[in-house]
Amino acid sequence: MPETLTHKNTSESLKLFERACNVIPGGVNSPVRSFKSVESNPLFISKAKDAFIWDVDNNKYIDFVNSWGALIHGHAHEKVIIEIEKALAKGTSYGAPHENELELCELIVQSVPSIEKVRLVNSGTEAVMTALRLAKAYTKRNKIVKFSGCYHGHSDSVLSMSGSGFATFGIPSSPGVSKNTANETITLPYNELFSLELILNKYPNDIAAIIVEPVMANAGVIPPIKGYLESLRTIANKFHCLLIFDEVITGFRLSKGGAQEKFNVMPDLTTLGKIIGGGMPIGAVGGKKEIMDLLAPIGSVYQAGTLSGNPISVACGLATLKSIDKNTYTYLEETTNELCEEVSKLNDKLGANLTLNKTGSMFSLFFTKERVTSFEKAKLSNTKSFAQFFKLMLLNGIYLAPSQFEANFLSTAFSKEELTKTIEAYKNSITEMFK
Ligand code: KE4
Repeated sequence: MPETLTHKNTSESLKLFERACNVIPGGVNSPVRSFKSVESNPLFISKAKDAFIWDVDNNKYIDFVNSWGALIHGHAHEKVIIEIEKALAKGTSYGAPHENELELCELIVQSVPSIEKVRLVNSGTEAVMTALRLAKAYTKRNKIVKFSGCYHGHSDSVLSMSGSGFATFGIPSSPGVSKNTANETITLPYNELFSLELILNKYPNDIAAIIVEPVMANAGVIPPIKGYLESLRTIANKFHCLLIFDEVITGFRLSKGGAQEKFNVMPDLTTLGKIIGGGMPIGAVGGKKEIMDLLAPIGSVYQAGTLSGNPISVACGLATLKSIDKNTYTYLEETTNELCEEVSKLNDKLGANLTLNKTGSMFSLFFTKERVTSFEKAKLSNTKSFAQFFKLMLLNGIYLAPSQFEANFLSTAFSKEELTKTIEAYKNSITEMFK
C-alpha cells in the first residue's frame, strides 16, 4: 500500500496567516489564494525555482499553479532573471516611453494574428475594462454579453456569474456594483447559442460586445464545443457588435498566437496578461487599428497608468516570450497529454468516476462523472471531494490550484521526473479516496 501521509508541518505558514489576518482582509491579497474552498489555511511560500515552490516550513512541492498560468517556463528561469537584473540596473520606472516596451508591443503584434495595435496596462482586469470601454465607444452601445463561469477580472461590468473566485466561493455577483451597471451586462450559458441569438434579437442595437474566454479556464478548464467560437464570430458580425477574446490565460499559453490562432477565429479585440509579463504585473489590450486608435492621446477614449509598460515587467515579459521556441508548445502539449492519459488510466483502474478536461498545457479534474461543457455542469462537481483530493495531493508534494473551479498549468520546467512523481502522488491520493 502506498504510504499514507497524515500531515506535513505547516506551522510557520499558520503563524504568518494568523498575523496576516490582522492586517489583510482574509489574510490574502487575492481571494482564491486563501485555500478557503479546500477547507485549509494557505501556505506561505518562501522561494520557487523551475517546477518547484517551497513553503516557509521548507516543504517542497511541484507547482501546477505557476502564478495562475503566467510562468510558462516555471519559476526563476535563468534567462528571465538575467534580463530582470539588467533592467533593474537601469532603474525601476521612468513614467516615459522606452525601447523595450516598444519591442514587447511589436512582438505581440507579430504574434497575435488579430492585433494590429496594442496598449500595455498593469493587469488583466485593466485590459478587460479598457476593451469594454473601447467597444462601447466604437459601437455607441452600452450593453455587453458575457458567459457564466468566465472570469474577466474584477471591474464592475463583468462581476456577474463569474468564474474563478466567484465560482470558488459561490458568489453570484458582487455587492457594490450598481444596479444600472449590472443591468448593462447580460450573462448567458457558455457553449450554447440559442440564448445568445434570443438576446441579440431582443436587443439588436444595444449590444456593444460579446466577451468570452475562448477556452474557459476560470470554471476549471472547459474547451469550446466544435464550431462554437466560429458561431460567436458570425453572430457578432450579424448584429454589428464586437467580439472580444479574453486571452489573459490562453494568450501565448495555447500557441504563440493564443486561442485565436489555434481555433482560427479572429476577434475584434483581445485582452492579454500573465505570460506576457512572465510573472510580473502586466496586461494588454489589442486589436484593429480603427478601434485601438480611439484611445487617448490619438482618440478620446481615456485610459492611463502610472506603471504601464514598466521596464521591469517588460524585461521579464520579453525574456519569457523570447524563450518560447518552436518546440515549446509541442513539449507542453505532449507532456500534458501523457500526464492526463496516465491519470485517466488510473481513474479507470481504481473506479474513480471523475472528468478530466484539458486544452494545450492546462487541465482540470472535476469531481463529477458528467461531461463538463459548461459552468452549470462544472457546478455539479463534489467540491468536498475536491478539497479532500487537493489536501492529499499536497501531502504527496503536489501543489494544485486550490479550487475546483480553476485550471492547472504545466511549464517547460516540468520534466519526466516531475511527471513520474505527479502520477505516483495521484495514485496514492486517489487510492486513499476510493479504497
Ligand atoms: P488580473 O487582473 O488578475 O491580472 O487578470 C484578471 C483576469 C482576466 N481574464 C482572465 C481570463 C483571467 O483568468 C484573469 C485572472 N485569473 C485569475 C485566476 N483564474 C487570477 C488569480 C487571482 O484572481 O488571484
